[in-house]
Amino acid sequence: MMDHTCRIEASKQNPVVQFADNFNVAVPFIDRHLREGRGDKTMLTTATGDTVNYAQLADAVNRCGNVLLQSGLSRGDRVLMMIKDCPAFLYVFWGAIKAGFIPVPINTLLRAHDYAYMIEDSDCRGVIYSPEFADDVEQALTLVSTTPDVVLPTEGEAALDNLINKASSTLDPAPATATDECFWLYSSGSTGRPKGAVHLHRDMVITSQFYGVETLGVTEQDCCFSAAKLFFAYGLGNGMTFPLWVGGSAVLYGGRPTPDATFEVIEKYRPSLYFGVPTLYAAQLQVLESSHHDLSSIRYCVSAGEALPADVYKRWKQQTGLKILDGIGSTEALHIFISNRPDDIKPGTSGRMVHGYEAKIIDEQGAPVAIGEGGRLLIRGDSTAKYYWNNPQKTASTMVDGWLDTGDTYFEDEEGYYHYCGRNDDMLKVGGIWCSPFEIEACLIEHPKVLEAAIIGRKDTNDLIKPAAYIVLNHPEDAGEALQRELHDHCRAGMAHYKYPRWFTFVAELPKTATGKIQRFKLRELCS
Ligand code: 3UK
Repeated sequence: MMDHTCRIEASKQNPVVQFADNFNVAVPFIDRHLREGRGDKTMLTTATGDTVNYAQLADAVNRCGNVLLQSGLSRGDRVLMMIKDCPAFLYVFWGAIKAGFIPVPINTLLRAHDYAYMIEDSDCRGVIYSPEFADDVEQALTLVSTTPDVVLPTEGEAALDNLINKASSTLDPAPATATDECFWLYSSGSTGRPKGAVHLHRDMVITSQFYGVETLGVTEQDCCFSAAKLFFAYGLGNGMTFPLWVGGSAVLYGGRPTPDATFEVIEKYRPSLYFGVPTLYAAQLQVLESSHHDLSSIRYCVSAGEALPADVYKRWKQQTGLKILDGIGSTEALHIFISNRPDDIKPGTSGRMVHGYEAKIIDEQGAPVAIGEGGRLLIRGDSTAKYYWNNPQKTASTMVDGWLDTGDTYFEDEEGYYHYCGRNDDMLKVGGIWCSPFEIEACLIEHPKVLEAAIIGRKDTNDLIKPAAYIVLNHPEDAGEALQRELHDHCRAGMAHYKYPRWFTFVAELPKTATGKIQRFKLRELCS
């Protein structure tokens, strides 16, 4: 095989991708399109109407790679990206990969102390950020012990865009193999410390081919719009790697994906595939009750991040005529590994296995459970992260003999559909995004009137999980609506905006183990 190419073996039973010995994944995703005659085709459209074609994309990727090379970074150095959904995200991500560096897209909803943790943990040498996040990034840089060598805003004075304009537009791909380290994504853990999942050059090929092409049916004619941002593994596939893999196009929206904003983007840019999370579909349904929106460009909608309630699926179908394909994926697996398909949907389930992945559901002893019985879901496939950076214990407990422990309880029914039953830990998914109960509790405890706090998930009227707080006060007589509002504001100010508790209950004490650990499962039992 020629350098940097790969071949998909047609066998449906046991699909495999063969990679050339020398394989830098930037070549098939970016450069290949010029050889295949797509130079003039629009790849990106932004919500302000700017477009980038494949030739411009390849040019900017090379220039950005050269900017990083010239700043003295060495092979394998990490470059943290706090970048909104915009063309610069692609330039930095692919420029870094092509030049031999490791891009690390970061959740831009996080705050300074989260960024500081990731800058230190990753030992990164570069930080590139959108001006919108300057305050938190700059504050983070004051909290870290060593400042990265390259700190650049994407726009503005002495910014990346100017350096890109001045850099050379030719760049040879750095030598790499399909199983070399390529990029990282941080995943939140129940202790609140995010873990860097290390992904390889082959991983995006596997997800694009097995989920994107073979499960979802993405084609060169498709225009993808992901309300979930590119910094999530989910958004990264939806809005970038899948369209790039097939030579299609994407619409990027850099703002907050509210129901109104996403409808506006859909009506204006007419995407053919739309990717959301259950909380957003539920909020969009509410808007559709009182206003009409033209969704006629869309072929299918996709949902992931948390379970899509069957009721939301049905109401969306009724209201819009469109199917939502629910699938479960993870940062560690990179994208969806169990999914419903356009012609094969069982509402309320995550669907069936995606080709290229295997699953096993095991009991407490590690033995496989019978069909219909719940257990711990483990999966295996060629897109799973190799290990967690700096965290051998977590790696050893999560990644065993090539199997990835998802942390989820599932059962498989007789027809091969997988049913989600909940998490094995206390972690919550809120609007598809991880929330650690510990972090919210820590924030509440900072409030002078709070003695102790416990957070559990509670279903809202759409059957979607949101944080609920149980609070022991220093002075029980302070309890009341005024204090609830005060605690609400305190949480909104101190953490990423989606993490605040939606309900506050004042209690005399919290259920605890003999060693003083909060028993969240007991609270969950009390509330169910
Ligand atoms: C939960 C779901 C039920 C589940 C993701 C698509 O969500 C993604 O990655 P994360 O690392 O979280 C993974 C965890 O989220 N989950 C995700 N999807 C579903 N639970 N039904 C679903 N459809 O607990 C899983 O372990 O944030 C989703 C593609 C790429 C992703 N990274």
